[in-house]
Amino acid sequence: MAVEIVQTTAMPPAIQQVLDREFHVHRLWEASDRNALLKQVAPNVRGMVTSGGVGANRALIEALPRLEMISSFGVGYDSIDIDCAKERGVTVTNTPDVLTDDVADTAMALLLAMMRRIPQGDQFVRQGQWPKAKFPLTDKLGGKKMGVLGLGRIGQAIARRAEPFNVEISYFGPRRKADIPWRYYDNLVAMAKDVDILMIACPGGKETEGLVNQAVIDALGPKGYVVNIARGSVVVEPALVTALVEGKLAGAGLDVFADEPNVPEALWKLDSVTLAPHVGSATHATRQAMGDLVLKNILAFFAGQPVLTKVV
Ligand code: 8YV
Repeated sequence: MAVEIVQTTAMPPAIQQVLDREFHVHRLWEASDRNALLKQVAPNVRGMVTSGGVGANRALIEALPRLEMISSFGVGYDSIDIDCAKERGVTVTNTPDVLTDDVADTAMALLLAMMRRIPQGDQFVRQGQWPKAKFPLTDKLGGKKMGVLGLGRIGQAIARRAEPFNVEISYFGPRRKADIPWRYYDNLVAMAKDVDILMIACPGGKETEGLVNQAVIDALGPKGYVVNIARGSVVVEPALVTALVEGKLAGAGLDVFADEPNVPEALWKLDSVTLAPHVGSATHATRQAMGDLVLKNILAFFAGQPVLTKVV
């Protein structure tokens, strides 16, 4: 008999096909009464497929007394209650590495789009403004200093991309990394004072919540830029919005927000801001690769083999 799993959100079609073939899938996101479905299937459910966006909170994990493993689509697992999973002995897997290039590309795209006003230039041409007016000059990337908050896999991939643009790299994180050529700061405000661009690339969750606060924003100052491809929770969003509205920051390139998909309307009108709907990993190839890893992990687990990318 097929192992019963709950799935909290849709997966790419090719991935869904395999899940449906290999497992007895209970589709929570399609249920008209989610709690009723959960209650009905809970006694038999041994696995879960979820995403970084939807996650699995304590209530969901505790509702499934026979749960053994959670295979999550996404590298970030801040939306999964890892403490609860540990207590319950539930294995959790994520999808690192396969999305690193795309997320780093998105970070660079947002940085350039914001500094060079690429979306505004596109609108300027499409709206027939070019024959009538001159597009305003913008800011130069080359020669700027970028401080990376969180020099993990993605942070390093961004730094490696930024270097050939003649951007000087430094980083802040919980510890200095071995074999890294870039300057390390153990103080985020000190780094923010010294750089032009704060590139946020750290994990979300309690440890990084609100790290980019008023003091960091003030240290960056009116010539400073922020790019966030990590999690909205890392930034005190109201402070960031106010600084942008009041011109106390030069701009922001944002792929992630505190309450997705709701983006503060104050940002919609600002020319200094480039917004994206959390698309860092959203290419066909990468979403397929992430889905493949979700499958490999859950198939390995229920075949009694080691999972590939274990969180706990
Ligand atoms: C996904 C992400 O969009 O990997 C992550 O942590 O934020 C993105 O790649 C997300 O996990 C899907 O919900």
